[in-house]
Amino acid sequence: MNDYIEIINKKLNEYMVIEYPEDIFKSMKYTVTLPGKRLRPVMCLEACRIFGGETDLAVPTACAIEMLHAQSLIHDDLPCMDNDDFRRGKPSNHRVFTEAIAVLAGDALLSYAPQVIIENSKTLPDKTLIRVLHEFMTTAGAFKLIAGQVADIESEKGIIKNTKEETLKFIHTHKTADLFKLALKSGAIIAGADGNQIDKMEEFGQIFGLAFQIYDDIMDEVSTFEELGKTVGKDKKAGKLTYVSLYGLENARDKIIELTAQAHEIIDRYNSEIFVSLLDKITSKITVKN
Ligand code: GRG
Repeated sequence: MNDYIEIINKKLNEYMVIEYPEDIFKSMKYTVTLPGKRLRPVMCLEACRIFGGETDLAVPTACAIEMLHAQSLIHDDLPCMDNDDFRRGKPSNHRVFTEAIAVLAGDALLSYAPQVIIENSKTLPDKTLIRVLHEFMTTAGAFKLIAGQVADIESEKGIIKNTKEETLKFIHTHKTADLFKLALKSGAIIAGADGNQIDKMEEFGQIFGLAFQIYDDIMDEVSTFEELGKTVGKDKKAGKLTYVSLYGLENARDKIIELTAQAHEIIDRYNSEIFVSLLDKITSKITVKN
């Protein structure tokens, strides 16, 4: 995993150029290069590897997915959204560069990410490139990530879809799982995986994403600023609809155990130490913390 992270960090640094007018480029680079866990790009490269692909070919897409993730974090932290002053252990983007620049940096990342894929994937067959770009655009838009964010915002005002349970699943699926699905499916597509294999990655991403978001909800209640790198306890304070607020801490932990067991059923056949260790990280933290 560390080898992948090293490659991704090196390439992200390379892609995040600084030109005139410098503030916008600096703002984009700031959040992208802060030390996040790089889960999504790692999963993209690993999905490519397990289906026999050359991971080098997936690096531009993996980095673009991290840029999209960074964009969602920048916008999520804005005062008009989650209003958080910290991200990845540092002041959030708008606190450093102003709100106007942070909005524009998010917008710029959103269009720069596919630009990076296109400019650096010249050896990929056109059909593969178009499939990856299609997945990317769909995930970044109103049907997926934005749908999740809007449902999240609306749920805080009591606007829900049928039941709270359904609304929560909708939010977690679109706000969180869809980006993991994009990473896994793109890696598989670049490797030339078949339809069934790509579907397996989609299934794994959905289950992993739900488990990861419940883990994130638990951490918001039981973790520390030092560990999370952002303000803790905000969900509870805001009366946010989370797995913990709806089902309680113990049930949230049980759900993670159930989901990670399902994820193992899908992934164990691929002999991936990386996927297993990501699942272990989630379960080990929730079983020791209180
Ligand atoms: C895509 C145009 C467009 C807008 C985005 C703001 C927004 C719409 C979506 C918010 C999505 C969001 C912030 C989801 C939370 C997902 C989550 C648990 C993030 C934390 O991920 P980690 O822990 O973070 O992997 P690091 O910093 O380690 O990368």
